[in-house]
Amino acid sequence: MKSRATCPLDCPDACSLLLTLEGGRLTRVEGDPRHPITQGFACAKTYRYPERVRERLLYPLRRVGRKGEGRFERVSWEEALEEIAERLRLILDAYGGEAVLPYHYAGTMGLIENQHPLAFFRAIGASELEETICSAAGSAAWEMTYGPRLGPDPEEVPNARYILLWGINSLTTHSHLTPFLKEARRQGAKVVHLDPYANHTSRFAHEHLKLRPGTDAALAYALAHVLFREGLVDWEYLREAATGVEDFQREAEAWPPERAEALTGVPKETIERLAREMGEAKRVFLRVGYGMTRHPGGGNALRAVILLPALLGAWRYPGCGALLSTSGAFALNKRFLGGRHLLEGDRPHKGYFRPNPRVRRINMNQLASALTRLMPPIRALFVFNSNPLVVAPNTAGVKEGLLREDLFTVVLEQVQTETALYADYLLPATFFYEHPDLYTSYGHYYLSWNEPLAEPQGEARPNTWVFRELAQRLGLEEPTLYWTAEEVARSLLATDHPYLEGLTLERLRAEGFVKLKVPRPFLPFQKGPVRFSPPPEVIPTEALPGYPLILLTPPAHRFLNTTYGNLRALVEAEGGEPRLLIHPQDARERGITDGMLVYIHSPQGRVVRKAQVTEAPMPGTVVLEGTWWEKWAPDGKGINHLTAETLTDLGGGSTFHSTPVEVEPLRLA
Ligand SMILES: Nc1nc2c(c(=O)[nH]1)N[C@H]1C(S)=C(S)[C@@H](COP(=O)(O)OP(=O)(O)OC[C@H]3O[C@@H](n4cnc5c(=O)[nH]c(N)nc54)[C@H](O)[C@@H]3O)O[C@H]1N2
Ligand SMILES: Nc1nc2c(c(=O)[nH]1)N[C@H]1C(S)=C(S)[C@@H](COP(=O)(O)OP(=O)(O)OC[C@H]3O[C@@H](n4cnc5c(=O)[nH]c(N)nc54)[C@H](O)[C@@H]3O)O[C@H]1N2
Ligand SMILES: [Mo]
Repeated sequence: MKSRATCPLDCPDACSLLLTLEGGRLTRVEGDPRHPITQGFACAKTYRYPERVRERLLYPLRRVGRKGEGRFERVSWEEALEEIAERLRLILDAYGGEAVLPYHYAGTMGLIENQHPLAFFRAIGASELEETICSAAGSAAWEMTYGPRLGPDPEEVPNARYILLWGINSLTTHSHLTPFLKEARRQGAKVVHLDPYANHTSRFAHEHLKLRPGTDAALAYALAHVLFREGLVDWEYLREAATGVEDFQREAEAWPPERAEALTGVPKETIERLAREMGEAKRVFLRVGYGMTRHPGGGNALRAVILLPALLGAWRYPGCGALLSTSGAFALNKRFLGGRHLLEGDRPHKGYFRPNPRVRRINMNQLASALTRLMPPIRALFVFNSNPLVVAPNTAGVKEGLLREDLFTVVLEQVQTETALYADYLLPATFFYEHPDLYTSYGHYYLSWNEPLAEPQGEARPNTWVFRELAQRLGLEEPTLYWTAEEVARSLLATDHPYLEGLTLERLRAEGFVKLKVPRPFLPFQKGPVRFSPPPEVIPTEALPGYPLILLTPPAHRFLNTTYGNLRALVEAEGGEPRLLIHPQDARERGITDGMLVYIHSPQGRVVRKAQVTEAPMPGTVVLEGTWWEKWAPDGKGINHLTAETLTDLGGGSTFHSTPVEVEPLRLA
């Protein structure tokens, strides 16, 4: 028999899957034909989920070897929880809550297992982790420009006549948008991809424009320049819906296409033609990804780009406008989720350990600094839903921190990641079909609920169970800590927002997924507000003396961040090892030939990779797809040995695609 569950992974698609379970074991995963977005197909990686499960952790483990060595002994939950609670009590007594740091991201997107564990940390006044590694710059830029993160309904995208896929490899990272793009294309829409390197999405598009990384704002201004000059701007829309257009227009006047060509590498004739085509089509659907935001000027770049559909009045038409994320439509009541209310001002609290609304905040992109330099030091680290050793910038710094003998590290995981090797306690987590949870999406408008379909295998437990047990052992009295998943879900659904009208837990249980009550057609910014002011700044990504190339590290087709990166079949399908894509011109200048091992140096560190000489990237740009597990690299070093903790202009985001590097052949002595 097949049972339905939502895919928990960090991807806009939030697919509905049909699972085959035999005796509680997952044997098969398929796409749900009933779900209007999933449309019956799962992606290349999700079919392999049963292989992930075979690699799972089953029992609590305690370290017996050195940190990083990965030698553990099995212990009982009782022993593990008692000892963790005891260590925590000592640390809290001696140093206070701020000595504790939770590190977590989106291993599961389920709101309950993703967010509710934070209630424990907030109740003890732990340092607060700012969740900035992915969407922070984009969100800040969007909010500054439009407010809530809403966009056209993907189901209405076939109405678009001109499609820009800008800074996104959507065929890889938002693959369930593709059927809607195909339908639009069939109805005559032109598809243009804007990205510094050619990938699956470029091959799907009618046209691919390569631009230099971190120069999107200049290109956007030049397009706007032509639109203003040629009278292709929808002034009626702007008068009704926008503010600050004059300031923006003044900036755009300073960016004639020839000036933009010099910075972006896009020929001025192409800029003029593109502007005319969009201007005449009007019904423009712009899908922007986070790619352009992972740069020092990323927030401003995104703002400049998402203003283009507003200039054309595209928001008036179904399926048109700009889409970064749909998450703003899920207007759930999050006040008690993860004990957020504990951060709201001074409230009386019973008990010995206390919340602290003015607690210090740590940007997750700066984990390396937080573990090695921050004073007073972090003394206990809890990692869950994340693999920071591989995904966070400055891996050498992260490792140095994780190696500290005076750092007590607890990792909750499904599999033995490279982060897990540094744990003092490694605790087995459940999979998405073993615990209840509520799922939103950032690529469509369906809310969904997973009912547990099997008993946890071995001694795996949900994250929330672990923190409830610890809360009890510390004598914490905050009631939300002890809420069941159902109670958390009911609290989330307690809202009178019109999009959530009639959306009850009972209904979600019965139907699995339910579309939000968004209007049809969905025209969220038909009447604005669009804020053109302050006009976006052009902050190009710069190479450095001695590091003349820019390294991009975007997602791989068959991994989901580092999830699936341990499965041999998928590793083989991705080429067996991470490769550096380098343009023939850059390769020739350095004496590099295809298949050669090369050093990649950045100001941060050095790694060894095999070079693949290809015209995919534009000259001056090198690309390494995927945050591969360290073990597959020729030198056993992950790509984030090269990246820095530098933050974006807006939102404190990550800058993974802006690393200045030099590449040279590895000469064996
Ligand atoms: N298969 C697969 N799917 C995924 C993921 C995965 O790892 N694998 N990860 C998921 C997650 S967590 C996320 S956040 C999303 C991310 O999905 P995307 O938004 O697609 O990925 P990004 O890393 O943001 O990069 C997107 C593209 O931007 C390009 N880019 C880099 N710098 C610039 C620039 O300055 N300007 C422009 N115009 N383009 C630039 C990159 O070359 C890349 O092709 O995907 C999700 N989906
Ligand atoms: N160089 C470079 N670095 C990047 C990026 C890049 O493009 N380039 N992308 C960045 C982006 S966009 C993101 S979002 C981050 C992603 O970083 P992470 O969110 O850390 O993503 P994953 O590497 O997939 O690790 C998630 C882990 O959570 C575990 N997990 C899944 N479900 C559960 C659960 O229910 N409980 C527990 N305890 N664990 C669970 C999985 O087994 C997995 O090991 O990486 C960032 N790092
Ligand atoms: Mo992400």
